[in-house]
Amino acid sequence: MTDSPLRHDWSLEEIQRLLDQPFNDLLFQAQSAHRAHFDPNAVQASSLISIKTGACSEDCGYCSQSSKYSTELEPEKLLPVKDVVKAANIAKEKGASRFCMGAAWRNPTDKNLDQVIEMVGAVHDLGMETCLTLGMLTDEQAARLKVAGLDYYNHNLDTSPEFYGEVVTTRTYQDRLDTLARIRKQQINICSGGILGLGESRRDRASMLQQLANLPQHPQSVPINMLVQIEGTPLFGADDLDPFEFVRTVAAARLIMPHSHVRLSAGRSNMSDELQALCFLAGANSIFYGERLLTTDNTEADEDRQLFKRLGIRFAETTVNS
Ligand code: SAM
Ligand code: DTB
Ligand code: SF4
Repeated sequence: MTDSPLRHDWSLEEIQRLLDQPFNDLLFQAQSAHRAHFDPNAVQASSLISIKTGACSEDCGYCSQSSKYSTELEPEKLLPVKDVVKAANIAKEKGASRFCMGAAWRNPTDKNLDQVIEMVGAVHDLGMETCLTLGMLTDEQAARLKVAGLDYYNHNLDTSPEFYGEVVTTRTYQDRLDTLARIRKQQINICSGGILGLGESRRDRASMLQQLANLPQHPQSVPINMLVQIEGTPLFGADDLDPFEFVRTVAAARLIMPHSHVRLSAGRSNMSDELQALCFLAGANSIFYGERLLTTDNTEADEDRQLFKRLGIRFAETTVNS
């Protein structure tokens, strides 16, 4: 397969045409693109920790941590650095190459950031890649994170610009794009993707992918989450998405962002082994690994290791030099 230059000019119709193809044609193309750029049998593993839980002022309709909804979640203050390092050590021993620290903030204060920067340094010193997801950032905050040596910042677009207002009203799509621009300006690697199963249409999924692929640089990591339904949130009880639509979206992400790590993200614990294997065939080459996501359970690490063994998949080494 010849390697064409990365494109940032995808039209919505082009992406829709990719998604509309017969499933086997789409998967064949995606697996071919995957093999042109990656070892098809290596999957990168990131582990997550919630460093500050709940009581968030945003109203994201899927989230257990929004203060607007009454969920069963117990809010927790910012964790001490030593607890975070302990969890990172355990994740590293189990094979994770990246440690992602998430906080339920609309945006961090500068004082919050002082403490988080200590965490970044301590996790980096363990030899792991670091990732943060803290909400919106100012230019100054993004610059501080660069100086601190942060490898990745996660900030998801979540869905299409057209559907966004149905899911979140306390910030705009443009707010998300602005934070991504600030992170990019500092040359911090970007992790940005979305959630499927929010009640969006295939056109919305195409439109979200278009937004991601037409950014000035493709995000280095693209997490594709399946909604984890949380009792008490507006999206609890949403119709389940056809799992093949999930696989199609992974495949289209692989095709239009061929150098990016596409992450099979939240929702794996409700997926069969066969569905996960199809996602790897469609070009997913990263997972969230470890018993917990942020506030909900993930697939057990032992189960993942067994599945990888059955599929002949290896854990990938780090993806950046830091
Ligand atoms: N507060 C920050 C923010 O919103 O950017 C960082 C943490 S937030 C929990 C990180 C991402 O997790 C969200 O953007 C969303 O894509 C994903 N997420 C949250 N709740 C989810 C759920 N119930 N199911 C699937 N993905 C979810
Ligand atoms: C992402 O795209 N998914 C992760 C991570 N980035 C921060 C979070 C998933 C959260 C799932 C629901 C929960 O555990 O609260
Ligand atoms: Fe807050 Fe992030 Fe949850 Fe939205 S997704 S409510 S910003 S923690």
